[in-house]
Amino acid sequence: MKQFIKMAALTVAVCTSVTANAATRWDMATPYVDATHHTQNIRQFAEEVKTATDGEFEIIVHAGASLIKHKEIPRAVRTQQVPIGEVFIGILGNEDPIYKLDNLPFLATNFTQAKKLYEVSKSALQAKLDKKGMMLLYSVPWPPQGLYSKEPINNIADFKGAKLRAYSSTLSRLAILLEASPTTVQSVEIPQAFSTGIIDMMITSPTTGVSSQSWDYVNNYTDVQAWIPKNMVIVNKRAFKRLDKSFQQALLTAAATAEQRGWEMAMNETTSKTQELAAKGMKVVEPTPELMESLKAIGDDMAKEWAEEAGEEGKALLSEYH
Ligand code: PCA
Repeated sequence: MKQFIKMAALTVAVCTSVTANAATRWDMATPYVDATHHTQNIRQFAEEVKTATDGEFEIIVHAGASLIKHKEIPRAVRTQQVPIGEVFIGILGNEDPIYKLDNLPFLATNFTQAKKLYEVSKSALQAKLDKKGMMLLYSVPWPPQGLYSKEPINNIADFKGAKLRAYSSTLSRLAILLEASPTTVQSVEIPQAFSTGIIDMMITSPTTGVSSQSWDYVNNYTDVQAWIPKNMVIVNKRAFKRLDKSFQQALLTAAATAEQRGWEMAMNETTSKTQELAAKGMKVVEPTPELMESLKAIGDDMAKEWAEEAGEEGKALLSEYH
């Protein structure tokens, strides 16, 4: 019922924006809570759009999956249930292999590499979205992904039988190769999943480790820096085309600024949130060489699997990256 009322209110807002002369109000659905740089960045982006249009174009940010569940955001934007939204790229992995590239372990493990991978894959990403009637506005990374566990992880045998949280099909695949069992859990549900025993391990950023208060459930953070996944902010193409030209420009300008700011925020979070994990009592450790070697070997296998699945386009993309 609550959801229905929200959606009814939303429909009114969208209709108003079409009939009114200038003033436009867009609802934006995002998956992550305010305590993440992505959401903070989006709020600033919305503020800049508003300022640039003298308050005429307003984007109302509904964070933390409060308006639409994460998994449903891509479809909501495609069908114009909302004109704009944010999603984790990897969550679309089952739709097209291009979205899986973003979560491949040990392909891009520092921000320079992540930027390169983004540049190399951007036009393919844009083309896929375009086919579905959407546009890529900008994309921002998370800090590198590390390992949260109750017991120390010294080699891959320690993953055997673990109940590993998964947030994408690629991460589920990794869990299976590690002989762990993957369970899909959205970031807002991490605390509950740990406390009810659905998961006992996860691979995510220090950002999410802090926002989910991981120290309440696990003691060890192994800084494996396995990959640097990204979120993307997407817009419905028709909704964009209907915008006043000056609003379109304001949106694109604010998006370019947000992208740059977001990458810087992610880099800063890598240090500050890792420190916060330690300050909260987590044992922050470097991985053993043995663990890294085995994980990287699995990463290589997964890249090969991916290239097979993604075909010629995928192979060309990977070789351009390398
Ligand atoms: N946090 C998000 C996605 C990647 C990350 O670092 C999550 O854990 O769901």
